[in-house]
Amino acid sequence: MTQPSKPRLLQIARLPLAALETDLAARYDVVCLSDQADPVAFLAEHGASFTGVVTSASIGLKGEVIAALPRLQVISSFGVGFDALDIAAARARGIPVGYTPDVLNDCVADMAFALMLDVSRGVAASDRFVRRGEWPKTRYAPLTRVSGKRLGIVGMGRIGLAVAERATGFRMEVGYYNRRPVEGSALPRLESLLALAQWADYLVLTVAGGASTRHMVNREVLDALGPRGYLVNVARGSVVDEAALVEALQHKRIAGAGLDVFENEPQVPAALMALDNVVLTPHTASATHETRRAMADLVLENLESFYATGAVRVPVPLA
Ligand code: 8YV
Repeated sequence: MTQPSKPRLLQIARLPLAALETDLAARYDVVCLSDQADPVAFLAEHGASFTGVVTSASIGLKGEVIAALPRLQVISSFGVGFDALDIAAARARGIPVGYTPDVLNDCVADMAFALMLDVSRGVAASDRFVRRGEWPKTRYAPLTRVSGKRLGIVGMGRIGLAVAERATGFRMEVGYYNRRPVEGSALPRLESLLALAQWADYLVLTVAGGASTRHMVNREVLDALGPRGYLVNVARGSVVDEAALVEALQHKRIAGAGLDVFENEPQVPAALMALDNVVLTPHTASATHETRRAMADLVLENLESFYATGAVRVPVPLA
């Protein structure tokens, strides 16, 4: 008896976890688009053979690729953000999109605190000081206390709530700004982003990326945060006007920034690298073995569920 053939999946580019690629290859007939010498010609010739797509929040999925896959039935994405995926194009064709929320909340919130603590207490900067051999020559100047300060969270979704939860141990006062008040939350919602920035010592961004939040943290917001305030971004680079941020940091109009995401990843402005009151991480907030494995499992479950039942397990919500 002939075996039913495995569904054919188009993987848009190399995935952040090699083990996921191995698992996918064991279950599906997978081809990686970015490995093709001429991806456009490849799609024109083979596009009709794929029923599934695998991608990630960072890689995304362009509408023109969706258009080149006439038999596409399902999309499974590694990550919680879907600002780089053409969701409208998928919806227009009724193609379900699976993604991986929740499993990364803890690690992203941990990273927000790591950046907040580091930029305030100078962990990375003083590590550089010790390694440069400066300790025997001079003292490291005192920095800023985190405990007991005001934490302003922009975007009170699942990750924002996990950040707020962690603030308890630091006896921080928490406020947030969100388009809609969060039901059942006793935390105060400030009336505007500007008001939150004015109030907060730390402005932590956990809001979704995309057109509606692009550059919402602009010069005015940074000035409201002020020379004693810190910005922490574990959301998307697009949320911050990076040129305005560089200028605010250079002129000490804000105290410092902890950044995991950038406008033009993986490019980081040289001006940011030159500053000691900035901590930079390469979009690794979810990058722990445990969380990346859980995300990979959800990518697999979404596909498995779709091919068994016609529905992904965790779909991107309808607007
Ligand atoms: C990952 C992310 O780094 O989930 C997201 O939206 O940005 C991160 O968790 C990303 O999915 C890797 O591509």
